[in-house]
Amino acid sequence: MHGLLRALGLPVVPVVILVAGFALVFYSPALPRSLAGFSIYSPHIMFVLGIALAVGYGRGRAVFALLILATAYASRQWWLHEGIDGFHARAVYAALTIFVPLDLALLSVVPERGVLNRHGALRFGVFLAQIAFTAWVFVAGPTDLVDFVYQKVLDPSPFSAGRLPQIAMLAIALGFLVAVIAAFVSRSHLNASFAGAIAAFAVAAHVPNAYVSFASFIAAAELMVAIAVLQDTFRMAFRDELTGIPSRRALNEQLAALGNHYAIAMLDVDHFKQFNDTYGHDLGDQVLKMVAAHIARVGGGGRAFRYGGEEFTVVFPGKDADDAIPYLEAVRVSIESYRMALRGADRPARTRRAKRQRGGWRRRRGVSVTVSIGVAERNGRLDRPQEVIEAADRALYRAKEKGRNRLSR
Ligand code: GH3
Ligand code: MG
Ligand code: MG
Repeated sequence: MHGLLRALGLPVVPVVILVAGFALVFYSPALPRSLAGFSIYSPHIMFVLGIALAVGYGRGRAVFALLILATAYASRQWWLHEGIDGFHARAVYAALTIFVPLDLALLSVVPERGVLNRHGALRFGVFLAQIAFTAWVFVAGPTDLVDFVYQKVLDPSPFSAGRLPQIAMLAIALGFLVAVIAAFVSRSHLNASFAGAIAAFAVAAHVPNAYVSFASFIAAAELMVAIAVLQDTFRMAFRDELTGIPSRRALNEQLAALGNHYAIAMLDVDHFKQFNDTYGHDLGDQVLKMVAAHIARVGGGGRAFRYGGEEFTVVFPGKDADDAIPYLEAVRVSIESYRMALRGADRPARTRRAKRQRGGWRRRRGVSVTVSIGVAERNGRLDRPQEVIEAADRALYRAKEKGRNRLSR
């Protein structure tokens, strides 16, 4: 549920900015004179803002996206301000409308690797190669190549109207789709902003002659990227990298915000050191992700956090321990009965130790783990969240003593 909500949150900022862009450009009266400069300078302002954030937080992919959008804007200013009828303008327009969406889509699928290193140099090389190719077309004037790009393959009206080359329409549609998928797969706001930037660029490209509209939609695309840098950074600070659930930092804020009626549970994976020794650290990580996903689905208004290592915390605001126990039991049972498939390289050698463990967490077809749970609630004796956590930890210790895979309070 939380995962779904988080996924639905991805497109919010790009959509709001796009809608605001339409409202500003097409429906509002002209800006007051004192603000007239804003529409002209907005791409520059958003570019500087975005670059400052992207460089400040070391987001190389955002730096490149902003560079591409700024190049598109500059190219329009230099070569398209008088329309797209001459050979040179046609060549630049085709190059922009094909390269920009494909580049943004490409950025959405490559990993973050910074700028000032050989990966950044390679990426910058790809960018320069596109400029060099366009410059060559510009100078050498291969009319047939440009005509080829503009030829119309499909003729129903939406594809024959307008000035976008059909190859560019394809690049925009494909690029948008790739970036959207990348955003949902990686849960990355930056990728969602790339999809939004492709959409905004498509609107701008549709009106290359309309200066204010073009500038506004390029600025909108840059603003999406800038905000996404902040959103992803916030997410990194408050979410655990491995499991994707809220981190210790988020727990501390939650604890500070609690009233005086709540329960807290501590969960710890049983014999996890042995599990790592037998199956390796990588499969151990897979198991932690699985366990975290089960804990995050806890009902009863419980909020799950990774406390650290193989320990998790669930906070139940406004609940007694008695209220929380059935939900925690459900989590324990769901983890106990989950079988994780062993695939390919993950499959361990048939070591003596693995054999010895048969019937433990190693069952037929796949592996499984169990968790022990300690729960405590706030009361007269346990007044502060830290004390309740310590009591839950002592209860957890008792659950381990009694044989593990159980809940204690
Ligand atoms: P117990 O049933 O008493 O909890 O035994 P245990 O082995 O789980 O307890 P212990 O706290 O000694 O071991 C915790 C182990 O968890 C140590 C470490 O190898 C493993 N661990 C902690 N964090 C990670 C992680 O991020 N990934 C992996 N793969 N293992 C981790
Ligand atoms: Mg532990
Ligand atoms: Mg443990």
